[in-house]
Amino acid sequence: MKRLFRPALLTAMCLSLFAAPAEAAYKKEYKLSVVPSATSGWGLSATYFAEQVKKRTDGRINIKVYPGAQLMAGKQTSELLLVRNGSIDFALASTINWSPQVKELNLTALPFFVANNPDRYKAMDAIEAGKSGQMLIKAVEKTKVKFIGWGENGFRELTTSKGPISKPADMSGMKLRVCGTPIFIDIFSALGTNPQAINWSEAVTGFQQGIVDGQENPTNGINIPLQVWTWHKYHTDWHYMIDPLLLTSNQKVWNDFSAADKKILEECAKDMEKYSKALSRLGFDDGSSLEYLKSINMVPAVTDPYKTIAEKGMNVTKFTPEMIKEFYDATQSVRDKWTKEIGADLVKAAEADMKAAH
Ligand code: X2X
Repeated sequence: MKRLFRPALLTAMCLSLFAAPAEAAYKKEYKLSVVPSATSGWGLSATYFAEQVKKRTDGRINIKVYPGAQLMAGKQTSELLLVRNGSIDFALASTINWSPQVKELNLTALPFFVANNPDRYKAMDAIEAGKSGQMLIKAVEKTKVKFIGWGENGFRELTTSKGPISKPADMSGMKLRVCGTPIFIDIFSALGTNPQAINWSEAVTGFQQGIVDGQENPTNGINIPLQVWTWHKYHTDWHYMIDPLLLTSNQKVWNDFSAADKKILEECAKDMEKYSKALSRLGFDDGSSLEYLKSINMVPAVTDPYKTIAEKGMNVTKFTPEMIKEFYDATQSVRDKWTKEIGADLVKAAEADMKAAH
């Protein structure tokens, strides 16, 4: 008995020695932060990622999405700090909310910088795939936060209770809600408006009470799920900037995953990127977003955003390249000032990436 028992016990001890540390390092739940609601394109993208991870790791990695900026009590520009210190495990974060700490992330917020290209989506993809994208990732990782992949909130369009808007003078004196990121104050001041920095968690109250005349957010990602027509009748499609999303994690949380699980997380991030971009671009591209969403059986209720917002009584102004150029010229001083903040090298690299893609 004794002789038989000993080797078995030894084997069990050895096995537990090898198996235990990896298992023990995993948390029961990983918190993933998202600023807007669960029904926003951004919230749906986060949920998609969490579900894919759970499925492909057989439940070993359990990520729970916390929407509504609840992990930072509404203060969206604190998110990076909380991911860095480990209060938040993962974030699907907007460059806008992290740019106060990472100056380089103001790149795609340079007014009309991406939109002033023949194909704005191609231009965005070219930045992410190019040298400038690598520079952005490096800047994020310099803060000791792990970058896992890209997502997309979308091009930010203007919604207002007054309008329509087709030239800068039409916006004169309007009180507009923006998030608390400095470049926004500069852009909207240059356009002659009166920008109000309000956290997203309090913005809807501001719309309800008529404290502001409008706001800017992506059509599919935010404006439609929010039913922005409840307060604003004018939708100005000027594509003035784009809001890429950064799927990130706390560095230690990342380091503690096994090599095989890191690979799975990266694969799930790639799939999330495709899903997130398709949600953001649906109805604004050549139809490939709809085809992709069909192929993964994830077509949302609204597939024709222009039809939906028109049915809800919104007046839509679609900017022509000439109109974009007029606004581009009106915001030159902002690009000049912020190119210095971002770094002229990075801005030049992005210009070259966008040009090469066309
Ligand atoms: O605050 C916003 O407008 C939002 C939800 O789009 C961001 O978090 C950048």
